[in-house]
Amino acid sequence: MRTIELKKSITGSNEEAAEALREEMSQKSILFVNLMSAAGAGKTTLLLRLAEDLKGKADISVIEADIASDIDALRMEEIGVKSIQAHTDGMCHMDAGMTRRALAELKGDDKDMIFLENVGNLICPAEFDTGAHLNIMLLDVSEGDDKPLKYPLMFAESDALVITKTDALSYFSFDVKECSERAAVLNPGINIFAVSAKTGEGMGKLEDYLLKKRRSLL
Ligand SMILES: Nc1nc2c(ncn2[C@@H]2O[C@H](COP(=O)(O)OP(=O)(O)OP(=O)(O)O)[C@@H](O)[C@H]2O)c(=O)[nH]1
Ligand SMILES: [Mg+2]
Repeated sequence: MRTIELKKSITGSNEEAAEALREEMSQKSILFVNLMSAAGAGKTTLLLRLAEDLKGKADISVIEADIASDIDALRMEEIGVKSIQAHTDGMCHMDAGMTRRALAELKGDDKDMIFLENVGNLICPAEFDTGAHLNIMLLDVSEGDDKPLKYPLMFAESDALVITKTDALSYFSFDVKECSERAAVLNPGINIFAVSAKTGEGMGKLEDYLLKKRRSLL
C-alpha cells in the first residue's frame, strides 16, 4: 500500500478533465465509482463488505482520499484489496486532476471496478466532478432524515443514496421513507438503498446495481 501527496490541480477546466477520465475508464470497461458522505457514515466499512461479497463476481480496487492518515487504505489492504492512500493537502474534496494522478499510481487497469472514497463531508465533494461513472452518497441513520434539506447539492448530484447502519435504526428517529421522499424531490432519478454493512442487510440490491452498471460498459 502506498501513500501519495496530491496538490490542487491547476490546468484546464475540471469538467473537461472529468469527462476525459470517464471516457478512458469506459474504454477500459472499468466502472469508476465516487463514494461520498459525512465523516464516519460508513464508507470504508461498506467497501470492506462489498469487497468480500463481490469476490468471484468483480475484482475491485480502492483510492482512499483523506487529509491525513493511512488507516483506511491499510484496512483495505488487510483483506487483500489493492488500494492507495491519497492525501489531499488539506483540501476537503478530490477533483478530476487529483483523481487521475491517484489512478495512475494505483495501476488498476486490470480491475472491474475502482472505488474512490472521497474526503468525508457532505459539502465540497458534491461540487467537483471526479470523472466517476457513478456518484454514490452515504447517509447513516444517526445523521437524521432532514439532511436532504440541509445539503441539497450532494443529494442532487448523486446517482444513488445509500442509507447506512440500518441495524441501528431502532436507536434513532430516522424515517427512511421521509428521507427518500425528500431526496427524490431534489433528484427524481436517484436510486435509493437501505443497508447495514455490519449485518449485510440490503447489500444484495446494491451489489446487483453495481454489477449491472459494470456490465453496461462491456
Ligand atoms: N452499527 C453499524 N456501524 C457501522 C456500520 N458501518 C460502519 N459502522 C461504524 O461506523 C464507524 C465509522 O465507519 P467507517 O467505515 O470508518 O466510516 P467512513 O465513512 O469511512 O469514515 P471516514 O473515512 O472517517 O469519513 C465505525 O465505527 C464503523 O464500525 C453499520 O452498517 N452498522
Ligand atoms: Mg473511511
